[in-house]
This record gives sequence, C-alpha cells and structure tokens, in this order.
Amino acid sequence: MDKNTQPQQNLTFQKEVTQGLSDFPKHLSSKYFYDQKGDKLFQEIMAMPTYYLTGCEFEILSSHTKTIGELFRDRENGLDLIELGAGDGKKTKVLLKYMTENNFNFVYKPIDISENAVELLTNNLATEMPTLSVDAEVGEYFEVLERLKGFNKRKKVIMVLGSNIGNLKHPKAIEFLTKLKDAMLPDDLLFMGFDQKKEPQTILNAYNDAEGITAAFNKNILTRINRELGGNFNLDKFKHWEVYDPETGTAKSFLVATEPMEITIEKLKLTVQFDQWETIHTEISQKYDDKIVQWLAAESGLEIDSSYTDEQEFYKNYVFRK
Ligand code: AVJ
Repeated sequence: MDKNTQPQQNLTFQKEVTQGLSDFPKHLSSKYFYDQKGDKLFQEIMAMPTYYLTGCEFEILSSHTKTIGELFRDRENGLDLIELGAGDGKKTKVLLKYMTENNFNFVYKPIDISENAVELLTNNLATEMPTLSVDAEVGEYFEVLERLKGFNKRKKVIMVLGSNIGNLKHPKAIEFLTKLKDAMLPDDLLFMGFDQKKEPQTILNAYNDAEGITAAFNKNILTRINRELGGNFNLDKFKHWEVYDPETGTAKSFLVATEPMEITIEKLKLTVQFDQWETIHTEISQKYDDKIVQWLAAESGLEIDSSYTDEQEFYKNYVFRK
C-alpha cells in the first residue's frame, strides 16, 4: 500500500475546500465523503433496499459470472485485474471466486481513494481468499491512471463498478474514459457499471432515505472539515436535499443552510458566510441509457463489446474495448 500520497491529498483537500466554499454557488466534491465514518455510512447505504444499485449489480455479476469471467480469461503470461473504487469488494468477490476456482493466473489490484477501505479489503481478502494475489493501492482515479500504463506487460482488465463514473459530469467522464483507453492495449478490457434512467421516483428514493443515512453521508464532508481543518459547521443547521432531472438523467445532492451563518475554518484561515437557504452542491449521480453510453464510448475512442443487465433493467454493466 502506498501512503506517500497522503500529504499531497491533504493539501488538495485544503485547496479544494477553500475554492469550493469561496465560489458562488458553493460546492464541495463528493470524493471527500469517504473516510472511516463515510465508508461505514456508504456500506449502510448499499444495504438499504431503496439503494437498488448494489443489489442490481450483484444480481448481474451473479447471473452472468461465467460469461463475464471467461471474457476476462488470462493469456499465457497471466492477467492484471485492476479495480478502481473497489470499496468493500463485495460484488467483485463473485468474479474473484470464479477466477480462482477456475485457475486463472491473475493479480487483483484494488485501488480506492479511502485508505481505510483499502486496508479493510486487503485484510478481508487475506482471510477469505488466501490463495488470491492482492496488490492494493490508495489513490484517486485521475492520479492512478498514470500508473496504469506501467501494467502493459500482460493482459489487463480494468473494472469500475457501482456506477462510480456517475460522480463525473460528461466532459470529465469522457476525459476519464479516454485516459483509460490510452492505458489499454487491444486485448485489454474495460468493465464498467452504469446506473440506468428509470422511474424518477425510484431514483429520488435511492438518495433520500427516511432514516437519514444518505443525509449523514452527505454531511460527513462537513464533519471532515470540522475535524481535519478546524471548522465549526453545525450539522443540524444543514438539510440534505436531493433533486433528479429526468431530462438530463442527473441526480444532484445539496446541503442547504437553514439559517444565516458565519463559519470559520481555522486551518484555512477562512471565514465563510451563508445566507438562509444558501446551498453547497456536493454530488452528482448521473443516470444513463444505451444512447448516452454509446456516445461516451465514441467520444473516448472505445467500443462496446457487450452489456449485461438485471431483471428490472435498472442497471447495466458494459464491456468496452479500444
Ligand atoms: C458510489 C458514487 C456510485 O452516486 O450512487 C450513494 C454514492 N451517494 N448515495 C452514487 C452515493 C449517495 C454513489 N456512488
């Protein structure tokens, strides 16, 4: 595990918080949801019935294990299975089990922005799948992409599950996909999950649970600013708010100030004013259909090889080649 990136990550956090809270309208990046507490909240989210994404993708991987697994089949010198945003690896384990049971010669390289998640996953795999070769790393997508080019000695499969790409607006998604393509050779595959457009209420409900788990997850970014940067946000004075635009397929999360406030963040020497009902935009969770995915692929120089969906067609996993 590479921990040398930590000081740089703290600096980036400081810079992005300063920028985001000084801009109008205010914004903070959802990539900062994930620390020990955020990871735990996200695991709770994945277990909620209203957050259908995880169950749908699990269903897809479970019902097409052999077909997908055989697409991943290693060559004579083996295979690198690289997963960006691996999280707790619950869904990936379905494929990992198939691959180990069917004598694939491969190394599993999970990469995640959360140091905590990477540590837990590494320990968990060491006990649950002791024969599996695991080489985990901490890092964020765009930074890790540079390192991917070093893996060009044998076939590689790059996986991005969970509709994690949905946190990127289309131009950023194209930039990301293009970089993935640049890191790929003709025999390599990209395997990616895309949550699909559907009944708008179903989507809204996935990000708006009554227990307030999603709200706590969203507010965890304020908790981190308080703890790591000496901020004095009062979490009770912010309301989690979700909107879904069925035209664009974009779900957006906000934290809304319920009264006027002045917040200070010691480590940034920053004072931030909030008017009543002023917003901090924290996350987008983009929803897709085949046309959008085809367009993203074409813009990025990728081709769709095949795709797999669940019974309700709520979610789709696509296989791309360059
Ligand atoms: C992990 C980015 C795919 O956007 O659906 C869940 C994160 N945010 N509930 C998503 C999330 C609120 C999730 N992704």
